[in-house]
Amino acid sequence: MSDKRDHNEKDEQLEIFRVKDKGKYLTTNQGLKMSEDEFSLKAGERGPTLMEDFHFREKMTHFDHERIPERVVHARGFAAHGEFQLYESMERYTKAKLFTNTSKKTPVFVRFSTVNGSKGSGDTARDARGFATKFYTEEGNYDLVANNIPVFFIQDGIKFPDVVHAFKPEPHNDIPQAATAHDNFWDFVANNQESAHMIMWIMSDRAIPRSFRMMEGFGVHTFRFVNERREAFFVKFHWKPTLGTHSLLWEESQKLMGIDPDFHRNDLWNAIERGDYPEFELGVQIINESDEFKFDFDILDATKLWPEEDVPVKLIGKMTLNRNVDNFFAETEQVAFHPGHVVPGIDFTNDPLLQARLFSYTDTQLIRLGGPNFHELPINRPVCPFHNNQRDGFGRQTINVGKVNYHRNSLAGNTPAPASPAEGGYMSYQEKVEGRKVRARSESFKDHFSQATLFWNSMSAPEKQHIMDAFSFEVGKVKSKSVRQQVVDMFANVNLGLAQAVARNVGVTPPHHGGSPVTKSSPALSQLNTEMTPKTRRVAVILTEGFNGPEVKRVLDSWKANGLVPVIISENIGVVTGTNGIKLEATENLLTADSVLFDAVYMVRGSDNSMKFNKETAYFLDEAFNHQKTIGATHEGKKWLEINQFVHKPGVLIGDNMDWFAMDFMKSLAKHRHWERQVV
Ligand code: HDE
Repeated sequence: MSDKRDHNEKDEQLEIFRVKDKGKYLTTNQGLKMSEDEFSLKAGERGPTLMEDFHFREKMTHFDHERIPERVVHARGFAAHGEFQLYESMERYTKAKLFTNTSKKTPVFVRFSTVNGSKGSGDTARDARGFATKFYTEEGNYDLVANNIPVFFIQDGIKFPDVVHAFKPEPHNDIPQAATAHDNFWDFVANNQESAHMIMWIMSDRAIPRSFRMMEGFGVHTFRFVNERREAFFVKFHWKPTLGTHSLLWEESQKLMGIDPDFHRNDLWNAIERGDYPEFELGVQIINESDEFKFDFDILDATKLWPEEDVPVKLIGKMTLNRNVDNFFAETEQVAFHPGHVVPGIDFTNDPLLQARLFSYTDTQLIRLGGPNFHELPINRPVCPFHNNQRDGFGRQTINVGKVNYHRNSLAGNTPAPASPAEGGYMSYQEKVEGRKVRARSESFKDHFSQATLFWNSMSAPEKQHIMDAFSFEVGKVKSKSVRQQVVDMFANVNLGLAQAVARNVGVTPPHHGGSPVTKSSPALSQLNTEMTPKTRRVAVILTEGFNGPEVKRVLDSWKANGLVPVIISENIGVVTGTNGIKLEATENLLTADSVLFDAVYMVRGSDNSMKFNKETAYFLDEAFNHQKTIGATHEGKKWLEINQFVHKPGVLIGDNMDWFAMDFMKSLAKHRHWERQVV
């Protein structure tokens, strides 16, 4: 638990529910102190346990009921508290106080998640990431339940159970876990071609983020802003991480699932504990109502994005995550998000995917959290008062005083009373709607490939290569040759070269027809055009006894002052002594540390070099080099790079002047990877 607490109204509310058990007597749930907690009550020391042992029964019963169902999607998640501050009032577009009051810091709770895997699956699976934010506003809770990918697999929510069934483990044997590389998923894709655009994102580096702190968030749907004058605007929401958007390599992701399945959890938790608070700027794209039909796609179609070059993203505020949870279950697991939790000034559109979500989230909480009172759980309570005539149900905590529990009434002066819009009452936007009742898809939703090609066109060469590799891996795992063929035939509509290359890799006939007339690209979609900074990056510093104390310390001090996170690795965990008696604490050895846990390597070494150490460092370096990471060496470490023939390669630095070395290393690390080293 971080001691650098923010004291906002949500934190104060949670404090009422916090219980500190340390230093207290052990009691039953009835408050009875117990004199013994190790032995059940028996008829004789070797005799049977007695039915009357209420303490045993209570302890065991509670344990037996400890689990609740995991979320049907987004089961594996990790969350943190923080706050949101607005840069400038958006009153021209919305009356939401959260987006008009620049002096207010709104408390937030954010849960990041993978979508597919179970609660215990690995963090770095290829998948979309959930990015759900609860704003505890003075007008009630507002939930922005977003993903790190701006589009979705399907256009109509009625197909959600189908896509989820298809991507989850296959039902007959529950294999594979947290992976889409199987027949059912790709059969779904080929037979539901509206998924094409989302699949391009899932096959891209976006689906294997380096960190929750380094991924974008997107509200996906088109929402509505409504201002005081009841004028409405279409709006899309974006979160932009101030550290830029960066990814792992697929090989790293796979290894991390064994070496540190909690890689993203550890990364977020440790950053917050260190005081490196993750920051995300909130952006909005706004389209006037009168411009609804001016685009070559339907703005209600959730498989389409609004290219940022056409509709600029205006950054309107910043969210800072500054406090870890006290209790995973009470906060992260019990938090209940819902896109329908809105405040005055924010409304919905007729996006058929959004409409389905507005039903699903409450429905799923009812089974997951065991009844209709989940809004009373501490993490879900709004920080403003709430009053209505809802009563009773499992786990009800509120003691509603008084006998009137209906509306309209005279006995309580007709209260709780509805508020007018002027008094802050929510009034739905009065959109004019007409039409026949039909089960149909609008013609304007029928282009499934243009934006998939736009995405492909916007990728840099290494990003394109990664997409090709990802398709080849995923479709290569599909046993049905017919499905493999259907998939490559489908993606020929996105890019013929891509489909042909994948076809060759997965052993099916390369398509000869296809291709796309779309030549447009959107530079904002490439991660190579993102913020580049070495801040908060982990550097493996490999040194042994007798290292050059003063010089190495100078390098490390400079890095720490610039926000890097050097981690000392040596032959053994513990204190390592360099020249001039300078001591550094090695927190890792080469058994506990692995290159995939780091962003860069600094080879120092020292006078002491065992054969085992030499072999392990060679492997470490080789892997970091193949993963295109910055590698630097000074002192005895230099020779080591020469032996491994890494010198004169991009992103490999040999330092004589320590100050220059420290600076150059940071510049090199800021590039994230040295793609020139990629072997194609
Ligand atoms: Fe969700 N989604 N979703 N979803 N979703 C859930 O609600 C659903 C969609 C998203 O950290 C569930 O509480 C439907 C898009 C996040 O607790 C469930 C449809 C986006 C989270 C549900 C979608 C999301 C969920 C499961 C299509 C990005 C995790 C547990 C119509 C904008 C929230 C729960 C958390 C969770 C339904 C599509 C984001 C079943 C029916 C698009 C981040 O209600």
